[in-house]
Amino acid sequence: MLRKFYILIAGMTGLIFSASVYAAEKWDMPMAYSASNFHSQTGAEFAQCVTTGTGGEIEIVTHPGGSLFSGNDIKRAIQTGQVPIGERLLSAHQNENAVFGFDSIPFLATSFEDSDALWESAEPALKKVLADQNLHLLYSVPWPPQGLYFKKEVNSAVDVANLKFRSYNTATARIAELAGMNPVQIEAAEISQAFATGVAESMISSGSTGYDRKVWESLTHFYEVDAWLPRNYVMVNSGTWDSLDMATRNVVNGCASIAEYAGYWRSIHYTQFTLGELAKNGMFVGPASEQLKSELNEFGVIMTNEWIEQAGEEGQGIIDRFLSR
Ligand code: PCA
Repeated sequence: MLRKFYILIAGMTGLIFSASVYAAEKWDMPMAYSASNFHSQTGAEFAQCVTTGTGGEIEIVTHPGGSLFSGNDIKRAIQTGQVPIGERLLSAHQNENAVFGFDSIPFLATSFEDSDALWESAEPALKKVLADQNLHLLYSVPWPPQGLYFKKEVNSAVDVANLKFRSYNTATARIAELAGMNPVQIEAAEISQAFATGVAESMISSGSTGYDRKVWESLTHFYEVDAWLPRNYVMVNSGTWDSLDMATRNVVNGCASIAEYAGYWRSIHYTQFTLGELAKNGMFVGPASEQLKSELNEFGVIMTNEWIEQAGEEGQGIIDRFLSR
């Protein structure tokens, strides 16, 4: 009985396999962060889920660490159909459309729960912007809360004047300017080298990125200011999406929901784990001084107003929906 079952399964696998030989499509999926990063792991599971779920009809192959396209080129590569799918930190494209920066407004949403609520408020507007750019959103996962990294003790903005500050989007560059630092935009994949060679000497990011890039080799202090939780987004080229039949779309959507859920919980778990690892490797990990916190809050008010001005009614709507939830 059992043997028959095995033969049946083997036969079915053969069928699926032979069907896939003709129909199989390989989707290269560029990702910007290291293979060990939790977003990349979630992406790899998503890829496997789609490959298995479509019986190999679509085989997704992830390329983490900016190995296929660097972070800054991933969105354009998907838009123009150079690759069908990829993952990107959309706030890095806030200069194209202010809506992309809704997740990097200082001190608007500082916990995972609030980040989730803010995402619900912003999702329809973001999807519209993406659709206009030939992109279809599949899922989105937040990074852990953002804190400040330095190579010395810092108690106020006076202590940071003129530091070279590694930025990853408009908001991070603006915070640097407001604090009198000099921003330099560098992808996460490049930061270990940037810190080692002195191109940068401070940044705002999560414990997760500090851990992935072993920043304790160059930096000494992490202040948990919980400024915001930026998000990564997995997107498909709209033409590619439209060409899929309903059954295939259902599989991809199912895998995307699982990835969004798994990624969210991983991010929560990673927050304490990675901060613990920074401390274990000799870094100071703790809250910022009251003075620094109040200065950051002032920058936050300025930046919130600037964002609303840039994002107009659409932006105001996102904030109003979030605040009245
Ligand atoms: N890590 C990414 C974006 C946000 C984060 O926590 C980075 O530093 O590039």
